[in-house]
Amino acid sequence: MEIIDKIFGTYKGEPITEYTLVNDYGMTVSCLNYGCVITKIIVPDRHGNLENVVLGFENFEDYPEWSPYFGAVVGRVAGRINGASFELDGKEYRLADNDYPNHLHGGKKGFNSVIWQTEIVEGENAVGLKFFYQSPDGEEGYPGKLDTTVTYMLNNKNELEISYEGKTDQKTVVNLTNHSYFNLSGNLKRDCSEHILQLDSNQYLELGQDLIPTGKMLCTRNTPFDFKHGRRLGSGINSSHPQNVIAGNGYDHPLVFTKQGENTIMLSDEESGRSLLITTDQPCVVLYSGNYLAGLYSIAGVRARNYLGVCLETQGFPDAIHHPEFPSVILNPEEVYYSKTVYRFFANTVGD
Ligand code: G6D
Repeated sequence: MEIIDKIFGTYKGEPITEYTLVNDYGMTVSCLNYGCVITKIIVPDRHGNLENVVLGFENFEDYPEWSPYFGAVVGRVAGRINGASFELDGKEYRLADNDYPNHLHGGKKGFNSVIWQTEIVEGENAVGLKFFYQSPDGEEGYPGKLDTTVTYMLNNKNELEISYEGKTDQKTVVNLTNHSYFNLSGNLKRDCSEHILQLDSNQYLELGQDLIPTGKMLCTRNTPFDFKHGRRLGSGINSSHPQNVIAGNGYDHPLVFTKQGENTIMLSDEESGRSLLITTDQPCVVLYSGNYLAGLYSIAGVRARNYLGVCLETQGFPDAIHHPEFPSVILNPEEVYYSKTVYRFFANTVGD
């Protein structure tokens, strides 16, 4: 196992380094000290062909200019916050309205676009990186000085483990995730409409026209949102279900896991034989099917088009600060925010 680093660009006068984690079986994970962005994940297909399975740019300059959060850690609060404001203990906090009139993914200067202090971590059976960022009190309108540590660890089971830890000096809100767009076909050969998704969720959050949760939980059973027994993503992309239409002809929805505690998500691509098994401690996963990717020109040399990648953003409920019935995203000074999600890649070898 090893870690290779190279200068990938500069941002506001600071060097941007791309670190590549390499395990003993050919899997590599490349990431930046900018936004903790994952730029590439290379894994084998059923024939052993090593190919990239996430969306990312080849040049750093494209990230600040164009990236729809490719591979990035998103925070302080992932998702939308209605009206770009919230109240804590009777005091109102106004946030950046970067998705006017609402707040999205931590604001104009969210965690996806800051430079993180980075240190290499070398374990016995894993290599990784620790990223650290101190968000000052009032950054993007959020209260409290928030110290956040994100750890990426690659092991020899072809697992990428992502863990998050947050500490604050005054009451605030935190909901972190990773916004990688997966495409298991390999080097973006095909889009994700034929990918099969399987997870145990009986309910999902209804979205309004502005993609803000209405607070209503809808039943997944026998709808394009029912992934209990596996479903092609094209089912929601080509659906006339009002919620698929509202999302821009696809998915952009928080799927609520049926059971509390640890849950799993399986994404598979039959043609390549690749699968991604996600294990998370989070209560929901925002399924976003890349409905607006056509707005870009090209991605890693491939003509951009909708559905070229699918996001599985394991996290707390979006806009939870306005819905006391949702799991809380409030962090108090005496508490530690902790979250962990593991991505395990594997392929059915020839003849399976
Ligand atoms: C759109 O609504 C979607 C978000 O869910 C996604 O995270 C973003 O594009 C990249 O705003």
